[in-house]
Amino acid sequence: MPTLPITKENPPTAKLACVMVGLPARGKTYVARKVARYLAWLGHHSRIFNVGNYRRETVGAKQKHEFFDPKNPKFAKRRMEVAMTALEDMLNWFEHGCSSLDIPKPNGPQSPSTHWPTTVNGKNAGGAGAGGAGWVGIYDATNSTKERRKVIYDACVAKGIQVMFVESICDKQDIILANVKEVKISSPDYVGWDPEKAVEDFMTRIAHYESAYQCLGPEECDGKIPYVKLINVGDQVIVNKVRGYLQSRIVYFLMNLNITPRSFYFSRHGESVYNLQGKIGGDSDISPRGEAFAKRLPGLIKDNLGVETRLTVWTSTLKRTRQTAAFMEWPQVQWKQLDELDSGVCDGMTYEEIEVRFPNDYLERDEDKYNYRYHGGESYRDLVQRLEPIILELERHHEPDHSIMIVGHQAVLRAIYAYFLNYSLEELPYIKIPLHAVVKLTPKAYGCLEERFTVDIPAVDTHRPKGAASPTLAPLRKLPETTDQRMSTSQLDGPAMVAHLPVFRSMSSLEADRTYASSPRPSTLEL
Ligand code: ADP
Ligand code: FDP
Ligand code: F6P
Repeated sequence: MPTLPITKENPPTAKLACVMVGLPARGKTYVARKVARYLAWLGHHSRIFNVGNYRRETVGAKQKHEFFDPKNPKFAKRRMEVAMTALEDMLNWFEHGCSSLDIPKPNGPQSPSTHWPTTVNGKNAGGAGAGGAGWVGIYDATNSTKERRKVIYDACVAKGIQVMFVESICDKQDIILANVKEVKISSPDYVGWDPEKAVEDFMTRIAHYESAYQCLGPEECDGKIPYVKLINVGDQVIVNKVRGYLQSRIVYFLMNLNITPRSFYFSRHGESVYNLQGKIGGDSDISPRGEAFAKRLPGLIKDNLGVETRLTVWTSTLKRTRQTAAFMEWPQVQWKQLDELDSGVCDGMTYEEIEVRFPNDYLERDEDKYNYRYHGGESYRDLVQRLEPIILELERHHEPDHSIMIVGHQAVLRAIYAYFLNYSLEELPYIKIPLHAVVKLTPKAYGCLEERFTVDIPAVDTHRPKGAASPTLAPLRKLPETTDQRMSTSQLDGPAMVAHLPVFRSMSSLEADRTYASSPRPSTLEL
């Protein structure tokens, strides 16, 4: 493979194939999607190659358990062919930045539902971690034999691609059965099936795989393979020969994952004096209406708590979030990481002042808001890096009866919200998170449930759409007449806000695998 010279415009990037290993219903796809989203949110290129989807497309979805019996040579050959097609596609993606998933299907999604760019004007924007953006292909299949793993390993290594295996082992029958019922029997494989029959068929499918399954071992692939084994959903984690920035980040992320059902609450601070004046940044007090919201916030939360009996409130170190949380009796933690996007030399100005004093910057920000960095301040890309510990802390959180409530800022909450709801980096800086509303997010296996609650205390609209005049020139947002009600989409009318009574934001499995698309060809190599 040709190696591009490493220059400032073309920083070194790593190419890593993350190869999933495990029996069916061990959370491989779940883990693959979490890792892909996390990496994409951090600005890396990531894409999932799910062999199940290739199988459904080429052989058909409705295969009974016999199809997965390793003792049946005809079907075993067919499965191997499908696996090789997916592998080839992944290798093509590493080489050319696209794969057969990019070809529109007559009845399939026509383009990736979200796109996570890491290039600015054709140049790598950097900032995605040590040495710039990496390319991570996630090869999602059972890969249950040493022979299959060796084929994948050799094919990747021959193309200069690092390989790390991620094995999920789980012997807790209750978890496996719950997984089968939660996600497997609602897959396209079982459309129209009686649920009980579908569970039975899937359990027999698992038994077929079990009959030939070989756990990963350090001796495989000439004893050189990096791998991580997640045993019983992270009760135990075994790490072998992991090296480099991307691999270590992924392992650390995996160590923080858990599947305990839980919800998080987010709210912006109450309206601030700066919000009223149309000024950005600063450390102003909340306005009288902001204070009225702060007083109503504890009741609003209490009324909408689910199973949670305990809550910890996280604020930034800035006055407006602390003042908003002042009436909440729950324990509070201040995080410097939660401080609002640093607007550098523009801190304390209105958008109009910025337009007059820094006209080029004003336009540049509109052109590429995600990557634009204020002089002496931050970009959204910088902010995302700063918020990574917050995301890991939220992922690590595993007490269903104890929730976290973040009282934050517009840009900060956009970044956190985009992570959980899988918004693209282009959409992220424009997500509409209104003042005086609480968002409750409940992560689910393949998506996230969203609810919103509000009170009838008006606030200015600080959302400035791309290319628009200052938001404070817009009339005040009219809120519902009645108190303490859930918002609907029409009341919020944000660009990407979905906020009907509980909204489940998910992706079809094919879309999910296309979600993390990136187009430019990756440069070579190594971190
Ligand atoms: P697979 O791809 O292995 O067939 P899935 O990812 O489709 O399995 O299974 C999803 C389910 O697995 C979810 O309900 C999720 O809660 C659960 N899960 C996630 N991580 C793990 C894990 N490490 N071990 C077991 N189950 C898990
Ligand atoms: P998935 O759960 O992702 O649908 O059931 C296991 C399965 O994946 C099959 O659908 C798929 O055909 C198979 O794994 C792919 O893995 P192998 O090639 O290792 O069999
Ligand atoms: O206006 C409120 C505010 O939190 C500012 O402090 C901050 O600079 C701004 O929002 C971030 O929003 P945007 O990135 O849309 O300018």
